[in-house]
Amino acid sequence: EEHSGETPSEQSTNAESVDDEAELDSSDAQETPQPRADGAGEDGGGGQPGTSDAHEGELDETSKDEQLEGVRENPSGEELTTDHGVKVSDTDNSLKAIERGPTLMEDFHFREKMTQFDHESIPERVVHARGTGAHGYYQPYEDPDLGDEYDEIADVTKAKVLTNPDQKTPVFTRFSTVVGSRGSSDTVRDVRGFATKFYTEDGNWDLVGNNMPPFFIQDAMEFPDLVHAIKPEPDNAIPQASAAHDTFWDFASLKPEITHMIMWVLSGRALPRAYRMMQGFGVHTFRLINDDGESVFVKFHWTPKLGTHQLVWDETTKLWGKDSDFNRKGLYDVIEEGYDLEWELGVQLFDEERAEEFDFDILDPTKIVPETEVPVRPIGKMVLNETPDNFFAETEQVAFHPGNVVPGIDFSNDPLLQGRLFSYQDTQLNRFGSANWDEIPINRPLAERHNNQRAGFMRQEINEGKVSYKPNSIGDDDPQEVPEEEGGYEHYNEKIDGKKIRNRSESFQEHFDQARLFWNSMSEPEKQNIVDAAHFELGKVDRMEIRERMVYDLFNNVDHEFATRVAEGIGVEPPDSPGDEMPDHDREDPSLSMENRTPDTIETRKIAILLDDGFEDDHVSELESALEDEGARVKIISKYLGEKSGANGETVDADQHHVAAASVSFDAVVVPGGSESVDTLTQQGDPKHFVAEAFKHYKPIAALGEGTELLEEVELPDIDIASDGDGTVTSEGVVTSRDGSDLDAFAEAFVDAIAQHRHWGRSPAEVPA
Ligand code: HDE
Repeated sequence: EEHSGETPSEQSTNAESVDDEAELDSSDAQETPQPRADGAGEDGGGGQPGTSDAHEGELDETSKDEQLEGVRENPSGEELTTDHGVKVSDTDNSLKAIERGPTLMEDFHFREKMTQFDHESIPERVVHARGTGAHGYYQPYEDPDLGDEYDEIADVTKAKVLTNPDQKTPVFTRFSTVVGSRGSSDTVRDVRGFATKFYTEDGNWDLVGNNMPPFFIQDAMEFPDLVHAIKPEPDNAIPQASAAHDTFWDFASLKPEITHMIMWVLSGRALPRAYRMMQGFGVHTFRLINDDGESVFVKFHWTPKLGTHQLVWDETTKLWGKDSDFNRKGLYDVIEEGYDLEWELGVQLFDEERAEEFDFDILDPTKIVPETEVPVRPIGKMVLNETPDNFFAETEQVAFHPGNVVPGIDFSNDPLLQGRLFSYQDTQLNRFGSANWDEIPINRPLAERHNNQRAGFMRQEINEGKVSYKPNSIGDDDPQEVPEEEGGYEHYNEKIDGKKIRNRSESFQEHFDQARLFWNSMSEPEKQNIVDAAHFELGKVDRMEIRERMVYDLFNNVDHEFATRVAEGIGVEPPDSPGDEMPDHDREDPSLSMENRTPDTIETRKIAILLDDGFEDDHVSELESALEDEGARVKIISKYLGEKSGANGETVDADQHHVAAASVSFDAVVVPGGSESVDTLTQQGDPKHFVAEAFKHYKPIAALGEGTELLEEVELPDIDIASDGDGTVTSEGVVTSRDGSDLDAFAEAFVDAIAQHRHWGRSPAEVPA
């Protein structure tokens, strides 16, 4: 289990290597774990602890961890020193001229401590500022099924990271919101970033994607405008982390190409339940290249093993206050609790001829390749299983760049991708103030690096020798270029023939077909979510002409009924007939609906048990074990923290009390029996509110024995609650058993209800929570 198993004192640390003064000699200086020049030294080890390089074939899941081990610092059992290694006798009092006099300039410890503090902040990312990350690995499947057209993955790409099933390549993945600043809330309506750095033996590959497959715009030139429009308005910096204001919808209403993406952003996809329950997409069409230099187009898909799930809007707004790190903490907690989080990497493969047949342009990033056209073929899995040791060093300083590709993976001419190939390198210069950001430990490749790029702020590598140019005779002309056959990167030899031009291709001009496909593919509750979201977002827009343009020019060209439903909520006169550009099709793609992405698992779901003294002992112990056996996480919630006694003498500790716990932080709730416990609960507002709110958010609810009385008090509309002799009754995700005699059947029904995640058949409109 990598470094997590070690206690801090067991880790080899910076301090330890220079600890023993008696042994310090000039050669020890080498052993201080500087971020090092990978591959320096003929022995490949470079003589530095814990920083061994990867060599061909040797890379495994722990390689990055071992490399990072060389720069980890651990204070456990150590003495306080200055940055320059001088031991410090007092870090609380500055040096003063006399006891109550002014501070002296010569106090080097004060100056150093304060200077470092003054310079702690670096610019936040201009987009995707707020995020969280985790380490793990990627491993290709043995013989993935690529359908009839392609036999083996090696036929389509020579990228070893994608083809060698014996190789686990270390990865670091960062998830993010896009619009909000670093301190904003997690559960805002927004796209999520899903960026993965693969430390492959052939160099770093960054797959910098999102949790939605299309994008807002078609050309990188428009990106600054898009971001300016959606970010807080420039005069007053309001609102934070939200598209719901005039400038964004002004821009959107004038850019019909945005329509498809707007449908996704208004849907539950923009409110992910958890980063671990989110799909990821490379968005652009990329190329895969095989050993013969042949190319096939590819779209990358990440599919979470835990299903793709959403929150509901009311829940997200409550989470802003009650649990504003909900998504970041969720990822951290489950990994710390020992869960391995898994995503399958899938590819859609199609050649030039196939690409020509589509009625959209595969270079247009506002389009997807529907899975009804080209199925997604799983080719491997990613497992995230380690949290970072230090947020700043790893998650903040990780720097992605779509231009980081390895042999076997190449770009397409998607004009959005082409522009990104410039932007990411450039933005890192702004964040780090130096071209040496690639030397920061989290960004360093495991593959060896040798070139004549030199110097700059904060250079870490000590490049040996006289030569920093090519050609040279003094150094045997090293480092040597590598022919393509031996692994040198060669760009795809695409034939280009035509005129330089600044325009938008004719093939990029259709904007509504796939927006309609998305709408058609939603279930009715998902459609209602989209309409409600439009009511909120456009309801926050002051200018009527913007709301009208959204309805008449965009939504009415997607679907007339949709436009009408939106118009009704925002004071816009509903359009009397469909828009002129509304596509005439009823096509659906089932893979677009999250309701079809609900695997039968409750792993990592968080379940609340509400109880107080006098609870029915069996109910609690049986439920706990039944839920935990299925991989769920169970928390006991009561009015106060501390020990609670069951009716038959067993005791449990409350994990959370009502002042801190909120139903919005849980996936499901259950009320066990025990007359004394339930009497106490029914006299309090919090447990009733908990249940009512869970109901309002379509969450599974269960009650056993007297616990059913609490549900009756809450008055859940149109729900059947079990009476004596009924056994277990399930009604729209509400599972009850009055006699509580068949605990197994009850637990099974509850587990099934949790697996479904949300129960959209309810009508919770009148529930006051
Ligand atoms: Fe980004 N994007 N982006 N983007 N993007 C950045 O790079 C940019 C786009 C994405 O966790 C920035 O290091 C342009 C699409 C993610 O560190 C910046 C365009 C997709 C992350 C930048 C796009 C993304 C970024 C800001 C249009 C999905 C966070 C900080 C041409 C495929 C990575 C940084 C992380 C970050 C530019 C569009 C995903 C400014 C110019 C499309 C996940 O370089």
